[in-house]
Amino acid sequence: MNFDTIIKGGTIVTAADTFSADIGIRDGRIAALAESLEGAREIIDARGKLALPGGIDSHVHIAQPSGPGIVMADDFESCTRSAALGGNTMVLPFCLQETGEPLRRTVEAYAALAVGKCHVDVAFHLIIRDPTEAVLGQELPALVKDGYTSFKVFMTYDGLALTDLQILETMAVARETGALMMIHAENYDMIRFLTAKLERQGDTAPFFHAKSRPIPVEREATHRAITMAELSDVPIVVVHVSNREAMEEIRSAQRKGLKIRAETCPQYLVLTEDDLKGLNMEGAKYVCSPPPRDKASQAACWEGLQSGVFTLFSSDHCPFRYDDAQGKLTPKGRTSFRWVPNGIPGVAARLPILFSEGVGKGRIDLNTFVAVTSTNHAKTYGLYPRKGTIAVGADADIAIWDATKRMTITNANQGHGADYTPYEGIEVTGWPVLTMVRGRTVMRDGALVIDRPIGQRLQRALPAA
Ligand code: DUC
Ligand code: ZN
Ligand code: ZN
Repeated sequence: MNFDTIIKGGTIVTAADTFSADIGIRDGRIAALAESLEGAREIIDARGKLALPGGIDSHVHIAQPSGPGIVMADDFESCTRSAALGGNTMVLPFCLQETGEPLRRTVEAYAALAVGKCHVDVAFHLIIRDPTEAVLGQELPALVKDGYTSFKVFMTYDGLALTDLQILETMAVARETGALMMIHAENYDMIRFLTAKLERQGDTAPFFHAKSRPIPVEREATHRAITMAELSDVPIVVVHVSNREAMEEIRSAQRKGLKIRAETCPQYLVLTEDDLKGLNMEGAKYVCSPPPRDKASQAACWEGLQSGVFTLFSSDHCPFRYDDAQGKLTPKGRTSFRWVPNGIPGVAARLPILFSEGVGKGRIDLNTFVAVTSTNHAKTYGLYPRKGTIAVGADADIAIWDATKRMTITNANQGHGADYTPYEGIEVTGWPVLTMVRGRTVMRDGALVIDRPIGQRLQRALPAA
């Protein structure tokens, strides 16, 4: 036998090319691409289907502490199951540092939660919450050397927001080590001011979450983050960009030659703030930050993807159960939107939504789809060319898609731990029918087909930027 598996007759799509070929897989890696291959224990018939690099979702949250009495809906098993159902072969979750906690202890805690639980491969980013001298001077540089080569900082949230000085000090470590910084760009004081005002007026329903952080809140912080990156001479990733004004800040920085990368997410393409208006507490299902905006903002996010301002399309999967006192219906959430857990599930919905709304409706081509959902994630975060492409030598991380399959997104086909999806009822054309991780088929026709989780935890090289 030449190969363990041959995927026969599919149309292969990479970020650069579209071509017909057989894929020969040996020892978990792609060993050959040729017009016709023979000799394998297993043949997968992909005639009439697309063979794409497995999706890499570089922005998911798993099992993160989210405040007193609140529990995230996914552990590593359920999030990575959902990821596999949605055509992903890798996710990048966060290790959230607790205040006062040595970073090494943070990563060990998350690694322990992940071990033996993952259906797709996993690599961690860090979230720096407490940038003490020891963290910045020793702990963070040591972890970067060990393959934790990206970290996120927040400009908002009680107990999470860094001051501008702390951000600059953290950027200096990124400059020194070559690690890549991801920034949550919203102006903390503007949100605090508006939240207090809305609460005084009695405007406490979930809808007012959107009103507490309008577009200028994001635009100003985006501008400030970019300016600090310029001063520090470091590349950054502005995560979860939701609107034109922030997008234009990024575009103008990129035109100046600054290495500003940016990400958008499905909620900014297909949801609007009107979704937060649901009766009773239904709007809580859509509470995330930045909030979904309006149709014009959706158009701007499409433009960002089409023009290359946004090179990353991630889910920002951050799931909480809805009908649960430890989730969206926490009793305190009825007193004010400020207590509603912030985040929505989306790791399984990300690819079908972009495929259908983007490729299917002619907004982006297939190669761009692959770039923004897989290849660019691998390149940005130090995983390329092992991950993110279909090439000889790369891991056999492959999703086979039926581009004509019509499906309705519904909670039952998401496979996550939440009891709802904010994308319920969205009709899509194009669906992943098989997910293969390092040569092992983990999902077929919407079900996991493996007796135990085979995902591995990977360390990463320094990002290309
Ligand atoms: N930021 C995220 O990236 N995810 C969930 C909540 C948030 O504010
Ligand atoms: Zn964020
Ligand atoms: Zn996030």
